[in-house]
Amino acid sequence: MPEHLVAYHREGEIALIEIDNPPVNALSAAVRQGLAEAMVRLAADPEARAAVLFCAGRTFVAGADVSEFGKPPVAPILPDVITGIEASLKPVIAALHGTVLGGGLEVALGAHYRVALPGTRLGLPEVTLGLLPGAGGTQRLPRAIGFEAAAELITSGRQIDAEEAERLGLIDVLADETDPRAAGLTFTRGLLADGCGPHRLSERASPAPQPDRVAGFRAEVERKTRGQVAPLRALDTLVESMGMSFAEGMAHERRAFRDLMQTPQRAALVHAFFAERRAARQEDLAGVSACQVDRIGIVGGGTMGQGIAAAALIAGLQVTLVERDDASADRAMAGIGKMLDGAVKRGKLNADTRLQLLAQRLQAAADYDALSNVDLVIEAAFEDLAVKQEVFRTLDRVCRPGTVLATNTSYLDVNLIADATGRPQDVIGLHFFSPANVMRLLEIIVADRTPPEVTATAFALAKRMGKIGVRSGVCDGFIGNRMLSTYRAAADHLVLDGATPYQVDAAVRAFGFAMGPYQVGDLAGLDIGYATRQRKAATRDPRERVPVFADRLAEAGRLGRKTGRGYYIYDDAAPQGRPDPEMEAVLNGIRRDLGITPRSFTEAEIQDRYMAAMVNEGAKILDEGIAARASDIDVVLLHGYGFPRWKGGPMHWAEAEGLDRIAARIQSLAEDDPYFWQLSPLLARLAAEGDGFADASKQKELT
Ligand code: 3H9
Repeated sequence: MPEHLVAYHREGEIALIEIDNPPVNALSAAVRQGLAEAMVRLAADPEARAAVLFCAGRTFVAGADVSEFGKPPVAPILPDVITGIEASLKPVIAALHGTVLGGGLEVALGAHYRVALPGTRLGLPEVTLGLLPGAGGTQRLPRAIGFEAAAELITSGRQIDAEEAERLGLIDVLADETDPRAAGLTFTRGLLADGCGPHRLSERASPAPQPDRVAGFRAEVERKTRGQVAPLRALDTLVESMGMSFAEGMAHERRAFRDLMQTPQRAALVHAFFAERRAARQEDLAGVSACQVDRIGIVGGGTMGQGIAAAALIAGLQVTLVERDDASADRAMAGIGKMLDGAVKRGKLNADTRLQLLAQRLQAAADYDALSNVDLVIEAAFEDLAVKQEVFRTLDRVCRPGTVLATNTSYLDVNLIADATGRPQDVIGLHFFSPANVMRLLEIIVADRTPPEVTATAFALAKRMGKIGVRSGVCDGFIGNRMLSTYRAAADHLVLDGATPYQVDAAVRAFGFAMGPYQVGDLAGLDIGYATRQRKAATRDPRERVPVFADRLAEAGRLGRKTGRGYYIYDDAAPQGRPDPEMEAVLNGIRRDLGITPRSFTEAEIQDRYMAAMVNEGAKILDEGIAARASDIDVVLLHGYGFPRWKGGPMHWAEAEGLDRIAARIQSLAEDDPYFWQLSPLLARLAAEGDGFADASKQKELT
């Protein structure tokens, strides 16, 4: 037995089977082997009357080992190991703590009893990885908690707390202990005293789903998980197998699991899972200490400043917010209060803590001197270089030496902002996404003179605030907004050449984004893009194509949702927006003025250009070292721009599509517009050599 991963001991007549496979006790091949051998040993141990199965470290088993996915399966496979546990003639008690997920919960369901410590979270998150539970979860969970509750948990991947698990009958006891081993022993002693034997879920009859409810539930799952294959396949597998014997149901589950394992969606979702975790790994920061941050300052109490404040308060930080006058400070306080209300409603905070945070941890002032004692300041003022430089000059004056000075700029040059201070080595960019109390992405912009300690501090803050920090170098728009400007421009060119904004939006939604670029534009306000275009007009390259139609809308006061009209019309009949019947005529007028003969585009052509522009810009960003890894770019687009997770992000998607095909497409588009469609040299090289972005990222990490 791999002793170091699965240990077998005995305490009196109770065997103790302990899994110790840090960090999350994933069920690697060696752990499966160890568990199988432990069960053989239990059967042969004349002294043992029962066994407690528990885990060392911070959690019970958090699932199958995701890094094994896509490789040939190694025996013993998990369903067989769990069958072995369930078949034991001596009762097996799973003692749960931490996060009991996926294969971990399936192991627990194979045990005969389940005891959980307070704070335990349980779930079958396989659909979030493009799979369904593949080790009996679709069969044992409905037998434990009923069809509907099981179907909801399996198709959503939702995690539940120990209290809900107890209510559902998923666990037998919610123990009042802090150690799983002790909780398991206490429960098992009682069990033996009462003379209880094994209770096998596989021996229960399968619950019958109600056909009329299934149809409605299926429609709901389809709507909520649009574009994804796993949730519906999971539901269908559940429904189909409920009329079967347990063994037939297991075989049915296995077939569906194997099918899903082969899908591009599974590969994309597993890529996203590891990409998110890789983003936090910064090899050059190994051993670098982050500065202690307990008190943060925020300059600017608009929506962004409020969102950052709310997120920081929830993370346990002391927040001082500075606004230009008392009335604005009061407004910001009220806004933060509302955001915390939302957190209470979403169950992220309890009402008492909310009151406590507002009363004791938040302070709003109209005077920068309030920031004299904070550890880190985030400037969230108006997006204008002169305004931000002025703020930083003031911060330089009032903040104590060593305070990290962060700007929340979304486009501007962080080096120029740092230059406004006498301490550029304290300056970094922290680009939050709106609403900052909800969105998980945080671009960490490392400027020319930002030292490793300050970068490490930013990553530590991201982690503490529950954000995914992604490192970016300095350029116009950093990773995300730079890519956005490019694919937005590709969309504008499509509209100039003959597509309607509605066709573009529909094609982008059909690709999997929640919204198209013109819906997003209406939401953000068309005045923002207009102002940027005006600012850049004087220095614009004459070959750049300008979205004249967007300027016309803004000049006519059609600024999007806030004015009831933008690309779409928003009224009582269509609060989410409806196409403007006059748009086509307006566009044709503009095309005539520009001498463009409109042509039609298919949905596939629109998606092709949109994605080619995105990938090409991503390749340039990688090549220039603005992003260190292609997977970091994927994380930014997934978490900040609504890229469909089941496609893994633009760089992963591009590799799956074939870089050579995308490069060839860009070259052919360049024949008509060589200025816009300049092929990234990196993309050209990788396409020619048959390499992927991951290879380019690895090389960068090595150099
Ligand atoms: C499954 O079980 C299929 C079965 O139905 C059928 C099989 C036949 N495998 O997230 P963290 C690593 S599907 C391998 O930063 P946290 C992770 O990469 C699986 N590695 O910590 C990271 O490594 P590194 C169903 C894993 O405290 C380190 O552990 N299960 C796995 O914020 C720490 O992770 C899931 O989907 C894994 N399963 O969160 C659960 N899990 O340090 C997936 C983690 O090198 N896991 N790692 O970057 C999670 O949701 C979170 O990791 C967890 C901890 C909540 C457990």
